[in-house]
Amino acid sequence: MSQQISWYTEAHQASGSSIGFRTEQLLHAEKTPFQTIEIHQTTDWGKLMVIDGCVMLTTRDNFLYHEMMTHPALFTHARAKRVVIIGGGDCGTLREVLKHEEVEKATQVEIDERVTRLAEQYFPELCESNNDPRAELLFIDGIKYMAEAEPESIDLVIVDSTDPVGPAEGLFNAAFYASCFKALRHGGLLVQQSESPLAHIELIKSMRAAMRTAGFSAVKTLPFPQPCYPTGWWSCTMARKGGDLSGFRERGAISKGFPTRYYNAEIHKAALAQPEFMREAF
Ligand code: AG3
Repeated sequence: MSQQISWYTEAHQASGSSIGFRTEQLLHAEKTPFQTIEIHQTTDWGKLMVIDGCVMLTTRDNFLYHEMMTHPALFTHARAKRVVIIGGGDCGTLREVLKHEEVEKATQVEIDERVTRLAEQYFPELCESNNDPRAELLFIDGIKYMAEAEPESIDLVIVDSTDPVGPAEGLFNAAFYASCFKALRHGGLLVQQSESPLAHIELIKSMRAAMRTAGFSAVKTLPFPQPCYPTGWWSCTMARKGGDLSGFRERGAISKGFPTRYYNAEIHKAALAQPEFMREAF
């Protein structure tokens, strides 16, 4: 395929801005039954995966997102034994979850098997835990999976999805959150990627309201940097079934016993601090 310097740019209508990467080769492009997936070789950010024109991840900065989608929740829960990831086909979230030895089983429910197969080929470092005996990889509809899950059987549900359009649209409403609520044990947590606080505050507000409607007793939105996504600043929103979200297992986070590149106890505390405009919005 073509080998010439060009720029891959995601223009973001909602914020009137764009993010671009200098690329040297289109390594792969395909249309699956669900979406269009491209893999580019960039000059400075490693490999870049794009789905339906939206940047999903780069080799260089995906650790920020994957660590913040997992460790704050896992260090909030007393002992998450059973974890379900909805989406997350690149397997980066699964890898972080399995760093926790208290996790006995982690199921990744990705609708599009091609995302995972391409991640295995182009992002093998994210897939290094796929053969862990605690890992289960399913390629089915996550909405249906959660609707049919056994009640009170899961400790943590992580929704690692694309934007709320196309296949992921049904993952951002009260009906889906109600399925998650039912499937969670008491004290269980739901974490969902919740777009940019700078560009999508109305969406975040509606997600938070829908989580409360579904029965969750506490909701928190944690912002973190993510250079490859629109505005460069992203968030996850965490909801708890019973109990609150004011503290976390700080001692556990300090002596976590596995490597991270962004997450630590201080970062966790910082992410719980709410900027003024977010406080006002929520
Ligand atoms: N996370 C994708 C978040 C959405 C990005 N949006 C955008 N670029 N418009 C899923 C991939 C990481 N596991």
